[in-house]
Amino acid sequence: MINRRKFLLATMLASAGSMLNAKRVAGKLSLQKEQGIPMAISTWNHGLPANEAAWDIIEAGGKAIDAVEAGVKVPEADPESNSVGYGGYPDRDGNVTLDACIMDETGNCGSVSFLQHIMHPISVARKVMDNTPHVMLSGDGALKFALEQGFKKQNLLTEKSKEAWMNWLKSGKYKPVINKENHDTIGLLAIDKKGDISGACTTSGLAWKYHGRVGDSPIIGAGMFVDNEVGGAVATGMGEAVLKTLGTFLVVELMRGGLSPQKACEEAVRRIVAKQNAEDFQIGYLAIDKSGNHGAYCIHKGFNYALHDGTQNKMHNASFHLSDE
Ligand code: SD4
Repeated sequence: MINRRKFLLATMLASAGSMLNAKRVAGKLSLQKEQGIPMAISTWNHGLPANEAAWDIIEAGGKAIDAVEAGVKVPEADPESNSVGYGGYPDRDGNVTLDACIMDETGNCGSVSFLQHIMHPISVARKVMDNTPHVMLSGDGALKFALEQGFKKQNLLTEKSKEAWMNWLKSGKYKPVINKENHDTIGLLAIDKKGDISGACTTSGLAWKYHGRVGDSPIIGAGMFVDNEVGGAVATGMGEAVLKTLGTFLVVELMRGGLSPQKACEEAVRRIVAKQNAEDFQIGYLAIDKSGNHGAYCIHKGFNYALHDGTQNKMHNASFHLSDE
């Protein structure tokens, strides 16, 4: 009797086990299928060439972390891009100061803030991630590290940006202008063929800022955040508002809680608008989840983004919160 009971129990357990196993295998397969959606998404018009550079790496089977770095280096080196790297507008004292961060699928990250004279702050951030036990280096220390790593010291203030600064000096008034005052930080998120997510964000920050000001862009969880189990997010716009809400960490956590990338971006914008007077500044969020779904949302009309979905690389307009425009 006891033997029979034991036998029945063992059979039941075995079949439950194999059902569970089958479920697990099926789950894994569907996850693999869902995750095999390579893509690149990035902020503003300079996102198009940035996505192209990122895509070259993804298409060749490269890693998302290499793709995002290569992608954002394009606007960093472009003198026409007034808010990133070379040609970026300076602070109120005429210095171009740069913020950047990068994060990979394992949760490793690197960042530089208030860095001067280096064309590719994103690559210095990558070196901080790869070659030091730290996450962030700042100011003179970041510059010293960059030079030690073989980066060259360069003058990043172009004649055009210098002229714009001298024009600003005539009034010397600091007032952000929505979407116009070079809210053109590049933030780029990518999923590679393995389904791994990485992100990068780089900027010269707000034009005419106080010397020494650091924005959201180099702060992991403010300007950019990735969790390979869930998704990633990047921010653009008035960094102070993003810093006060740790915006991209919030977006990713909202997705972890079940919101779609779109709904998560909307909620993160709502948190800002609920507490701050957002009349005079812009914030834009981009987010992706593990399955390659994306979301984009901003406060004021005018934020656009580039999406490379594997077949085409195209600009899209984000939906916006203040609908009276
Ligand atoms: C900053 N968030 O330094 C950056 C600026 C920006 O598009 O995003 N410009 O506050």
